[in-house]
Amino acid sequence: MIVMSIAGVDPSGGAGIFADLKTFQAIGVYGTGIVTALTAQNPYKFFSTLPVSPDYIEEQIDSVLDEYKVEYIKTGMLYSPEIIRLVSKKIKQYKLKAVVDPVMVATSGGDLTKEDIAKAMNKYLLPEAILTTPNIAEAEKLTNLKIFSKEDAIKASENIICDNIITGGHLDGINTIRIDSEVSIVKQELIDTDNLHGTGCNLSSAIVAYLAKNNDLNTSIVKALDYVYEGIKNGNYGTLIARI
Ligand code: PXL
Repeated sequence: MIVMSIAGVDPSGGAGIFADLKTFQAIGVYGTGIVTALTAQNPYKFFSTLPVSPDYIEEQIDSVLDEYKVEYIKTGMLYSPEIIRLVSKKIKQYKLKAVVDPVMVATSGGDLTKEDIAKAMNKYLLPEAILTTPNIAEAEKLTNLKIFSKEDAIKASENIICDNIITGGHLDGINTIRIDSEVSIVKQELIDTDNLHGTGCNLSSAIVAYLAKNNDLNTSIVKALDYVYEGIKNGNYGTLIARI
């Protein structure tokens, strides 16, 4: 089973495409990686971003898919509306099943997008996705709704234009899942830690890995939530892993 991440590089390894590849490996699928941008950052501080041109992103995708049969992909940091359009085109061209992590702002406050890209996500990418995995802030941007409660999250989930999970790290651990117009809630205990850098990246790549291993969408989401939860509990993310 070969999967693909189309995402940015976090050189400190907790988030971005390096994290995706580690998660693919941990769950037992072969990961390929298309780089959309380099960043200079660590879990505490974000320095700068150097995007890759859409043409060169296209060349990377074609070079891999020319040889490898890939069914499931995830997208992470896409940086600009131009890159979003290109990725949307490639998803259609290769009939890829895409889990979209609508990355907009880094936890560290870094520059992961050039401008407000929620509009481009809604217009070009989400209509082609099998699932999107926003956190509360990203779900608010995608829907123009404010989320303060479980009811607000359900309403936002129903307003996102594809199947989705709105992650509940900033809503008392309440994860809101909508698959085929059916909403369900998976509540997780919150763990008292600040080592959360990259948890969103790892969640979407774990979902893709479980899908590639023939789990259905709901099972893949639930297993991925558990995978990330165990990772947080064991201090696998961000700063703690860097101390090993
Ligand atoms: O978690 C969002 C994210 C995605 N991609 C890259 C990142 C981050 C967060 O820091 O650095 C490259």
